Amino acid sequence: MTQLPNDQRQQLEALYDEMDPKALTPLWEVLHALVKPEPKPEAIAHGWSYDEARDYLMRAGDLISAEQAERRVLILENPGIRGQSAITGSLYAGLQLILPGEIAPCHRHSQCALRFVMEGSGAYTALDGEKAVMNPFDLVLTPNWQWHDHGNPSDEPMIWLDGLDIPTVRLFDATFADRLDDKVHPETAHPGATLATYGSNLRPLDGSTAARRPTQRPLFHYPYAQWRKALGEMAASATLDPHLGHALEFTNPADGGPILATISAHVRLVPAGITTLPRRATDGTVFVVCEGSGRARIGETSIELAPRSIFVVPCWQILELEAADKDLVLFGYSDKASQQKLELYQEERL
Ligand code: 1HN
Repeated sequence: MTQLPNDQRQQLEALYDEMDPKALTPLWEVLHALVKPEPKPEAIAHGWSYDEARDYLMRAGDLISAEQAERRVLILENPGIRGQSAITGSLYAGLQLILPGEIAPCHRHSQCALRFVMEGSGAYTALDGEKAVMNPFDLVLTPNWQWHDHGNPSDEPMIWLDGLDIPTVRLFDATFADRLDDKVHPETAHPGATLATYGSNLRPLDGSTAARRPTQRPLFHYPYAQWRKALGEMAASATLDPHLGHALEFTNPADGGPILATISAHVRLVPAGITTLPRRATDGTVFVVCEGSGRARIGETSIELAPRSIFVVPCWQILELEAADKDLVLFGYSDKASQQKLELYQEERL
């Protein structure tokens, strides 16, 4: 709004004061804060040391059980938006610990979730009664409204990164949740049955009585062994994308679309010694370092990367990734799935 003469401003302020109790307020005082020429997220670029977070999580493990907590998770809160259980404006991230012998009881909700395994082998998420037994850097999904419980029959702690669309669902208020009376869902299939089928580009023959998974979103386990092999093959044969490195997106085999209704995920490999060219996109992204070390430059912020570092790149911040003396392998998830549905997504290569 343009600068106004004092007497006009005074009369306007008096008018605002009168209308305020009636829940009315002038647009022209806030228009420029609402409609900005380009994204100005409140979330900031930030990195977490896995070892440091792990230490606090293990101490929490001494003090509260998974069952008492329902989910024993430390939330990774973006320092720019503390108190909102959010890592970006639209996404949530947390580190969840399941100790040997523990069970996190069965529930379902409107929010959808992914798990990306940070350490441990042999614990599982059961989705509608089918276990996905997990290994480091596996990706496991919990699409919305599907029953899920977690358990750890192994003899080592299991820690994974939870990625959820909590702030997105909160925006719409459209949230429901339900708990199963029993702690765990009755088993409905052998562990890995869905992966063996849909993960091999197969599905039960149309109309088959064996069809059990939702047809639109059947697959929920993307093992490290599979995606790492594919990424390695790509790195060995494809031309390097100078802005992304070698990058592969996880897809829903039913339609080729993103893995969840609101969340997209991908992996990328930046070859040793390479720095990617600057790029920005509207989907604020949470990254996990799987292999290698180096640096992420995000606008003015520089974050040192080591295996299992977690960092967040907010909406429209310029990212450059520098791989040190080994290939840098990253997992990332974002709200690109939501933004593409809402026709908001944009990216720019600089
Ligand atoms: C949830 O259901 C899980 O199932 C983890 O493991 C984190 C954060 C907020 C709301 C629901 C889980 C969650 C959550």
